[in-house]
Amino acid sequence: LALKSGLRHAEHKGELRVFYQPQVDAVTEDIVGMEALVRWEHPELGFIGPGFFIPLAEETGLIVSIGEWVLRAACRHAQEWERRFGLGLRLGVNLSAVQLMQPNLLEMVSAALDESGLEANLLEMEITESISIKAAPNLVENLQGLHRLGVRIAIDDFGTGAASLDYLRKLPADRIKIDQSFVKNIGVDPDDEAIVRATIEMAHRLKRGVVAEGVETEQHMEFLRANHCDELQGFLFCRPLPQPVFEKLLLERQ
Ligand code: G
Ligand code: G
Ligand code: MN
Ligand code: NA
Repeated sequence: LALKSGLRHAEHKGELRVFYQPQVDAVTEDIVGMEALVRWEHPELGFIGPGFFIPLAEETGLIVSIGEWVLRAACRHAQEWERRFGLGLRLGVNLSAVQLMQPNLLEMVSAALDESGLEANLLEMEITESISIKAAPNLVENLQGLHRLGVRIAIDDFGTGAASLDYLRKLPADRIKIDQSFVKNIGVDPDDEAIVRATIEMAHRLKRGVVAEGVETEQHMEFLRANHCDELQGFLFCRPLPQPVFEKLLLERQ
């Protein structure tokens, strides 16, 4: 209960932070983008992860304003890095199901782009597969609207929801992100290896890009590279970093 009211004030008290995790080209290992991941820096408890407070935020409806705050902050940071380094890095931002059903989602995203000056095609919204298409009336319209703005769409946690293939068929997705539960089993479970391989091939046949998440070992990387996965994200390359630390990383890579 205390956490709920704490979360309600976290945004206004400046306790939310955006961390960034690099996404690298599978062949060159160059940084080509980053995923924005929110953290709550609680005055007494320290950093609280989104796995814990995002469900709370969804339940209370706070996710709408928290999600908007994350998007605006991340667009500002990405545009600042673009201005300074000119690397054309793509910014991935997670969208919750609750946000996707908001009638004013497009206005909100447009405003974040206008206010930051970030090019629309550098922004990629990640939508999780656990959202049911049927249960979300504005979903397809909202995603098509985002596409018209020039924003890219990625299907997150691919393979874990009930609707993978239906999603690919009905939603205007540019990329899919293979869920880390499959990547973790590379070198362990031949069935999961087969699923990863088939997912990459299917994505490419559908002219979609593929990112693998949760890449932790050289063996994961070699397998994904050999099977033509486009981009990789995971602890092998980098953990999610606070904004100033990520910025330093970009400076060093120049
Ligand atoms: O960073 P971490 O691995 O702890 O993230 C846990 C979960 O929280 C992931 O599923 C991630 O997609 C989700 N998450 C992180 N940041 C955001 C955000 O800004 N908005 C939403 N809706 N989910 C987020
Ligand atoms: O659901 P989503 O893909 O948005 O979640 C991303 C989450 O995965 C983040 O919370 C991030 O901290 C976590 N993550 C990123 N890389 C790795 C990794 O290599 N291994 C594990 N176990 N988690 C990771
Ligand atoms: Mn994600
Ligand atoms: Na994921």
